[in-house]
Amino acid sequence: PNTTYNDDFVVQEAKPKLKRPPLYKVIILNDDYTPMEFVVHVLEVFFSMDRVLATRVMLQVHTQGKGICGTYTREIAETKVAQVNNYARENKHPLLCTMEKA
Ligand code: TYC
Repeated sequence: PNTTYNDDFVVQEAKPKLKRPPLYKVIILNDDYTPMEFVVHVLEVFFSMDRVLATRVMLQVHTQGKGICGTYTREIAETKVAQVNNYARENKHPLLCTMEKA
């Protein structure tokens, strides 16, 4: 916003440019082999869900094909996806995690 004084000069005030960062949904995908208990464990450890919520989300993924684990800024979402995929690989499960713009 500009402030004008007497037609003599204009002060260009700094615009408070505070755009919110774009958000990304972290998604887990269903597969036929990852044990249900492992998925619940992943949701508890990486997404801070309690057992009741983690079980509900896991079952939703199991029946619907995919589910939202949480919504984060890009770098946080990327980190969650990498952590979950690495952890699944380490444990020899095919569980896949991905992200999409919210
Ligand atoms: N479909 C798996 C099973 O029957 C369980 C599962 C749930 C796997 C959610 C992945 O994201 C997933 N053992």
